[in-house]
Amino acid sequence: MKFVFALLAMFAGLIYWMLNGEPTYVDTVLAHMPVDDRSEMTKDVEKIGGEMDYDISSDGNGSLRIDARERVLVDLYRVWGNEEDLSFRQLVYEAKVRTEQASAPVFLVMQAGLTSAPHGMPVVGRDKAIHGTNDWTTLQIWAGNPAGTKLLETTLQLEIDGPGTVWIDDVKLIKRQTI
Ligand SMILES: [Ca+2]
Repeated sequence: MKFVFALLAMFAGLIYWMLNGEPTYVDTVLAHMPVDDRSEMTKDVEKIGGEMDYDISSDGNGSLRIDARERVLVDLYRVWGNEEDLSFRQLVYEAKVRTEQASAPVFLVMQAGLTSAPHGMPVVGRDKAIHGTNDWTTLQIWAGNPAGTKLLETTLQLEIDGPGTVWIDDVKLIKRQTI
């Protein structure tokens, strides 16, 4: 029965999209890291020389600045998903990113811990990458989930593919329902 409702919801979403030209979302924020200090970040951030920048941020309360000298993939946050039910929902990782003279693509990556992939399913946002010099830009990556999927520990990462300066702020893990 749930499956029938899900099919109906998807069909209604499609009709809505056709009439309105763009999909609408209902978002539930599962975790919000404002990046105002380093308290919740992994030790990886320290290892690659990431530092808080209180002069440049998207929210006025500080951001994380990384001066990359080579390609880095840094673990920013590990989030326990509390076995949240993701049936027919997207898992979205969103962050605001700013770059200065990034010589190579900069993008979000997550190791989505799901009951279907307990050791992490890689979701790589290479197609949403930015490079060069950019003011604050919202980057998002997402994965859809079949019925019965529950959220386990998920690692939110940032990949910087070459030398350059990158700031990251306002990190969110979201459960998204498309209507
Ligand atoms: Ca901040």
